[in-house]
Amino acid sequence: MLGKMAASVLEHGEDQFRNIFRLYRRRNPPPDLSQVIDFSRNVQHEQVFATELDSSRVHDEAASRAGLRPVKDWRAFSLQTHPGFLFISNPFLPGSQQHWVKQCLKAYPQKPNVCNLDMHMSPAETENIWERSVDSIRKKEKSRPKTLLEKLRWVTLGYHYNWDTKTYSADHFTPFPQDLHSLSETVAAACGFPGFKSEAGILNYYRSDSSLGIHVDESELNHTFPLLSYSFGQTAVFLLGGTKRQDPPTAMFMRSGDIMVMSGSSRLLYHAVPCIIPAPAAQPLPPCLDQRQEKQPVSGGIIQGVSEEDWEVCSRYLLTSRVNMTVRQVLGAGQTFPTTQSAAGESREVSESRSGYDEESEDAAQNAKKRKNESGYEADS
Ligand SMILES: O=C(O)CCC(=O)C(=O)O
Ligand SMILES: [Mn+2]
Repeated sequence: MLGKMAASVLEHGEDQFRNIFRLYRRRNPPPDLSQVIDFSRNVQHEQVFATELDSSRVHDEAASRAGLRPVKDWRAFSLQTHPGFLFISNPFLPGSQQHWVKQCLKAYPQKPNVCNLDMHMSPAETENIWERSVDSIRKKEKSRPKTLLEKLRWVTLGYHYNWDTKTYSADHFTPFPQDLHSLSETVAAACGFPGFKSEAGILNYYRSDSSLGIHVDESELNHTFPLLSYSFGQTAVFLLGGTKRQDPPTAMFMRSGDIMVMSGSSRLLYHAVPCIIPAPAAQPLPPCLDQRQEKQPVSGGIIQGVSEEDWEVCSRYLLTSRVNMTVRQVLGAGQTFPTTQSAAGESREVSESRSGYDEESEDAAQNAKKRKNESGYEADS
């Protein structure tokens, strides 16, 4: 039977997104990265323009409390071709990225949050992922079994995304982390979205050979608020496409500390992460991650210092990993979940393979198998 995506491609033309995704995912020979937009450099690209954010939206003290530089110092960019898309090149204050890395590795995988390892292990076994992994990670052994932390692929927060039905529901909710909400509320306000409510989070953990399939994030019930995405650790290539798979995507590097905002008409565009770029031998960790906090934390600030001991584990993990946090508002103001929800999800058909970090497949059975295998720790040894 022809999959929905294949049928659509036959009807409308070639799946350009998939062709380009495959080019960047190729390992041998490695892809040509010369067309990938690099916002960390002086960008000279016909599609890119610098965007001045209104710095009066967020006071410098509020930015500092969230571990961010004053908004007037942020380097923000837009794309002519993708209105509503905003790229903020590492606005974090020195030392504050470490807090988020530690939260993603040590705090957020803890119960009651949900992670891929829960699909195949008992709650007792997925308790204390950090504690069960640190000794092995600290040791410099060349070959050893993968730790649970290295098998972690995703964690969900707040309204926990259901990968099977592609829905959120009122009855599967746990409190959203306050620190990540404060950061997201501040970033959203700076981008012109005051009152943003962080209601669901999907954290993605990429190893050097991981990718994230082509998908649209449309399961949230309200799309007027932006989707925020934060990157830490190794650099990824991010592909931003159009509303159709036939639209060729734009490629850009996402480096440690970069923030991406998908709002307005870019909120529902196809996107994917085809590859993680191997770190240069001379600089295995991005220098911005090595910085320690310059000043004493401001009062009421959310950034906690990370101990040398914890950072040793985090930095070792990041030598071969990228961590990404996405934060979403699920419901509009005053909106509630419908009492009976259909298992819709439409064009998110490819995103389920996210839990497996593999390229999209149009075949549902194959997808289900992938998800089952790759969200499980045993398949990834
Ligand atoms: O890792 C990324 O940069 C993208 C993540 C993403 O698209 C998602 O979680 O929906
Ligand atoms: Mn996404």
